[in-house]
This record gives sequence, structure tokens and C-alpha cells, in this order.
Amino acid sequence: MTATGVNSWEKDGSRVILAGENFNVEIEAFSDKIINIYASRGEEKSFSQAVVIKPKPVSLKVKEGEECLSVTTGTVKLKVNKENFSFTLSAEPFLLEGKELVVEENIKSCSLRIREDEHFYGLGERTGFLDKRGKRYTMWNADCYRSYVEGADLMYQSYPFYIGVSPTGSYGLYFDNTFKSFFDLGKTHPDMVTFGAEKGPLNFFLIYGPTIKEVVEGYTEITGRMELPPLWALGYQQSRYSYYPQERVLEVAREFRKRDIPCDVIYLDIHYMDSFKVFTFDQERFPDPKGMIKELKEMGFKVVTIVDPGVKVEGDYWVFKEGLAKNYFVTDEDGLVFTGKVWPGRTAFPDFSREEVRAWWAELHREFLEIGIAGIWNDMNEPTLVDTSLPEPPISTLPPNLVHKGDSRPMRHEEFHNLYALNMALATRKALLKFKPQERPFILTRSGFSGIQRYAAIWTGDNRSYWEHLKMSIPMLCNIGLSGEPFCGADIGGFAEDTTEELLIRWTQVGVFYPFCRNHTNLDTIDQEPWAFGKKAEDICREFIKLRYTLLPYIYNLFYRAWQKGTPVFRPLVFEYEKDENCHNISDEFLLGDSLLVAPVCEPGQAKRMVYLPVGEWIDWWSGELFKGGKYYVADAPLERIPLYVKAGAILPLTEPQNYVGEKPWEVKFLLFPGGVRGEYVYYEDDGASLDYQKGIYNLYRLTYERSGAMIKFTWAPIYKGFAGGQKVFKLVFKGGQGSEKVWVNGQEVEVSLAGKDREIFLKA
Ligand code: MIG
Repeated sequence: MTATGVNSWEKDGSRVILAGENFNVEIEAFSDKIINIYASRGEEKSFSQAVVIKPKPVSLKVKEGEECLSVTTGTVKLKVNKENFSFTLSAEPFLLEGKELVVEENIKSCSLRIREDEHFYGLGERTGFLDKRGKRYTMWNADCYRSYVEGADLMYQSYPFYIGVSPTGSYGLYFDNTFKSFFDLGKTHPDMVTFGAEKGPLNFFLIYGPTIKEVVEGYTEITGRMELPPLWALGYQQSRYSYYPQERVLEVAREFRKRDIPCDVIYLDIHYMDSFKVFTFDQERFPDPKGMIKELKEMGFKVVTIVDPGVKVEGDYWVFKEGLAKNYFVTDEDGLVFTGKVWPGRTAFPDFSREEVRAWWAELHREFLEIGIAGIWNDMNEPTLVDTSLPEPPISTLPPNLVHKGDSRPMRHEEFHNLYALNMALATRKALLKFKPQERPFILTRSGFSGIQRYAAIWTGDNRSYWEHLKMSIPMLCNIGLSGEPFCGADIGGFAEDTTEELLIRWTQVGVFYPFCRNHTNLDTIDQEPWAFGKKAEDICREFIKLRYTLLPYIYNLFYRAWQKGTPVFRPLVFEYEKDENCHNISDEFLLGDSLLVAPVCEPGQAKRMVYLPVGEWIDWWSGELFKGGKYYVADAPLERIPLYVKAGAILPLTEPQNYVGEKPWEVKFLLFPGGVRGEYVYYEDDGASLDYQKGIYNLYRLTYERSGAMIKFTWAPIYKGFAGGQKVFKLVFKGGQGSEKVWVNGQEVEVSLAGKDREIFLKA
């Protein structure tokens, strides 16, 4: 508790400054739901690079009482106790009630009282279950290869953001501090959240919902949203550490086509390089990368190469020479270039905090991008040091006192550490936009910080081929999605150690629903391609990978929503059903969008599992059977099936599977699953590749569905037309089996009796 109180206050438009004895607190409204709180001893307020929000003109109203000062935006009210600087946050006319918050005397941390019925989500990439209550986490990017288990603290990425959910409404808290920080969500004091950092400002945003959806929307207003990915990046992707030589890469690609397994991307891991020197090719292993890429392109494959930040220290290696000559590497306090060991041995680290270094790094991609490399994969960018000449090499990072010169002011590594990967991604994005100005950039990164969604997709690093890790990927990806990064996935099959036939099947069945869908494995592990375990596994994997391609229009539309509102693609049930107590900690089921519920099998030998279906009606994807929600069921899950349900009333845009995106134009058909009473779907369509959509070159259609008794009314209407190259005629399929008697389309009766059969009609664009 703090001794200091509010001595005076002053209002300036959307800001109120409360002056205390020992510190001031500035309250600034960025919108009627987004409030920034900054405690200082008078320093100038600034935000980290994660923050991109522009304040909307909101005028704060202040009322002074005997003991309290109330500050309101109209929607959110902060009551400040003048005695001790404690706040009570509430929102009217919504429910958020009495969230008490105390700025600690040291102004390094802050505490909030936890409600008994409160649950916590977000915090990005974290191990463990969905609800983070009772846990403590440190925000400090680190390679967690060895510690990747349930109790792991440090992970590759940091998102100092959580969502508190209780029956009185949801709120979010984003702590804008890039130093090592912590969140204690009721671990040390069961009824208190405490967050803070040793260094850096106590500067945070409170985001009012009242729904989780609106909190995420607010959070991504603060930290930004992803743009649309190129469609091919939503296809199935194949990787290994490492496919080489060149002939092996081609052979893997040919296998996919020969075996009729769709695949869009193949990855080149570190062995393509000459002595692990970035921006080089090993001449023996890859004598003709350009020819290889061309041949792959003819088969419909894209190539993504790994690029690590560490630049090998070697006198006549041009990247090192240039970087050294231009002073582009991170140095110590005396200005000496820092070197540490990674794959190439001694390496120097580009100082991505500076625009000129990012521009240089971008330029280094020229040749790679000119020979047709489609996307870039950034790894080891925590950044990680590992002396690979040692048997059990210790993993570490750059020392805290190194110097980053920065664009506006210098920073020590302790401040820039968590932003290193973000800025490397920014540099990489610059490269892609420079050398492929007509194309949407694709970047995959291992490390990141809040805001990384603006530049890159992420994968969850070096998981293991364990059933536990298959299971863990679900809450982990759910929470990453809630933390503003929709484009995420885990290595399908597991990275470290050997996978098994059954695990690969089960993992592929889940992985085809990951927003980012890539199979990847470690050096020296057994093969893990979909055909690696013989016909049975191959047939099942093929069927599921094809299912992903069938679902691509639906998945792509979820990315459209992510672009618009920051809405996650891969969602926990609680995202859609936050009032349903049963959903608060479901970690072994998830939703893809709002219409598909997936209940994976995460244990060997299991052919049935318990499934919770939330309120409403659900249709079994495989059998068409209708289930009442709000209940638990025992679902059949033989090896070739994963329990999968469609929300009744849903409209899903699907297409025929193909070998790769763009092989043929999509022929989207809408599947309407009657049930429930109404449904609405907005369909988004564009060219899937260029940046034209940002200029309004896309189409939007609205489809609605209403059922009363035996009557179904359906409407179809364009709501925006800006893209002439769109599909001309769509098929609409009413799934039968629900026994409706009459179907009307745009006011015209088209069919009597659906009972038991599907009925197709055509919709003109
Ligand atoms: O551990 O580049 O997480 O996906 O295959 C070594 C080699 C460094 C770590 C990445 C992994 C990648 C591997 N890398």
C-alpha cells in the first residue's frame, strides 16, 4: 500500500494529471474504453514501439468529492481515492464493477484485486492450461529449447497483456514496458494481480470490453493488427532441419505431387547456407538455387528460407565486412563490437534499433528475393547465443548493458532485448516490400513482442514429439490469438525427438486447423512427412490436409476479420461463450472462427473422448447428426476421425481441395447448416496475393439465414463491390437432414421439403 495521496489535479482535454507527494499519475483516454495510466516522478511520457494507437478526441469528466475524485470517459469510470492513490475501475451502463487498483509507492509495480470468479487469459506464448490464474510469468524473450515443459517461465515471445474475465464483464491490461517485466496473477497473493518491472516506466493501458472480443479489439487498436497474408501462406507447409541437398528438396516436393497430398511451401533450414553465413548458399549442396526454385515453382511450391540475425565474424565475408565498416553491429559501452557464439561460431549482431541498419538488412535480401524466394523465416532472434561446439551447450542471450543506438535515443540491451525480433521482422518486411512490391509479405518469426502481429506470423518454437505437447499447443495458440497474433501455429508432429505414426496422425488432424500449418522436425530425427509411416497414416493425413484446403475460403475469411478487428482465428470456447462457466478452462477443445468446434484426441490409443458442446445446437461434421449444446457427450474418435462440429445455422464457404493455392480458381460454395433460428455470414473475396485489397479492391457479400418452424428464409446480397475479378456464380447448399419443409431465397420460394437431402441453388455475384 502506498502512503502518498493526491495533492492536486489538473485537467487538459483527454488527460488528467494527479499530483501526489512522491509521484504523479497521468490518466489519458484514448477512446471511451481505452485508458492509459502513467505513474512517474515527472519524466516525459512516451510509448514503446508496440504502441500504434492514435488517441480519439475523448473529453474526460472529473468530479471531485470529499474522499474521491471520479474521472469518466462516459463509458469507463475511475474513482481515485485521494488518500492513497487507489483506483476503482467501473463501467456503466455495463457491468465491470469495482476493479480496485493500487499504484505501489515504488512506482515499479501495480496491484489489482482479483474477483473470486475471475479468470485470466492472454499473455501470449505460454505453457500450461488456458486459464492463467494462479501463475506468475516473466516477460523476457528466451530460447526455451530445454525448458519447454508445463512449468516453463521464459518463452520465445513476450506479450505483457492479459484479459480478466468475470461475470461482471471483461477488461484487458497492457503494460507498455519492454524491460524484463512480470505478471503475478494470484500466485503470490491469491486475490491480487501484481505486475511490474525493475526498470522502465509504469505505463499501462486499461481496456474495457465488456466482452473478450471487444477487449481484443481494443488491445489490437493499441498494438496494431495483421494485414492479410498471401493465400499460399495458409496452405500446408513442409519443413525439416534441414532438407538438403537441392535434389532432396525437389524429391520431397515431387513426393507431395505424386502422392496427391496438397502442399504450398517447402522450407530451407540452416544447412542451405555456406558455413551458416546468412545470405549465402552452400555451393555444393545447392549449386543452382535459382533453377531449383524455378522447378519448384512449376510444381506449385513456394520456398521460404531461414535467416538468423547472427552474422559470422569472418574477415572476407561481405556481410560482416560491410556491417563492421558501417558500424551496424551491436556494441558494448566502449563502442566495441560484441560477439557471441551461435551456429557459425563467433557472430556479430545487427543493431536493428536503427532505421539505417534495417534498410541495410533489407538490402541484403536482394539476391534471395530476386531468385524467387517467397518468404523469410526468422529464427534465433530472441536473440539466442549457444556455443554449439560444447556437448550440452548453455543457452543465453546478449548482455544487458550492450548498446543499441536507436532511432530517437540509445537503449541498453535490457530495454531493447524484447524488441529485437520485432525490429528484425520490420527490417525483413522492408526487404519483402522493396523487392516484391506487388506481393503481400510473408515472414515467420520465433521471437516477438506485442505488436509482432503487424509484421509476422509466429510459430511456437521447439516443441517436442510428445502427446503433452500436442495438447499444450491448443491453449498456447488460443492465448496467442487472444494476445493479438492471429497467425500462429506449432510444429506439426513435434520438433524435438522422434514422432510416432499415431502421434503424427493425431497432430496432423489438429494441425490442419492451426492458422499457420507447418510440419517441421529436428536434425537427426526420423522422417515426419505425411507418408513417413506407410499407407494408413498417409491416407489419413492426406484426407485432413485436403480438408484444410476445402476450408480455405472459411479460414481466409477469418483472416479478413483479424485484419479488420484483430479477432483471433483459433479461439478458445470462452471467447464465444464467456458467460458459460463450463468454457472457462477448456484447454482440449477449440473453435476455428465461431462456426467450427474441434475436439482433438491428444492421447494414444484413445478412440472416444468427452466433448463439451456450448449452448446452441451443433451438427456432427461427419454424420450430420444434430446435438443440443450446453452438455457433455462421449464422441467417437477412431484414428481416422477427429470430433468436429459445425454450429447450427452456420454458413461456411468451402471449395474443392487442390494441390496448392492458385492451381485453379476457387469455386466457392456456401454450405448452410440448418438448425438454430438464425445465422449471418459476411463473405470476403479478393485476389489473395497483391496489396490491392488495401485500396478497396475486394468484394463483400452478406448471407442471412432465418428459420421459423418448417420455414427457412435465406437472403444473399452484395454489400461492397470493388473487385471485378471475383467469382461470378456461387453455389449454395442447404444441408438436409433437419427436416425443414420450405426454403425461400431472397423472398422467392425455391423448394418444398429438404428432409434428408441436400439442396443446391445458384447465387449470382
Ligand atoms: O535449434 O535452424 O526453432 O525450428 O529448425 C537450432 C535450426 C536452431 C531452432 C528453430 C528450429 C530450427 C533450428 N533452430
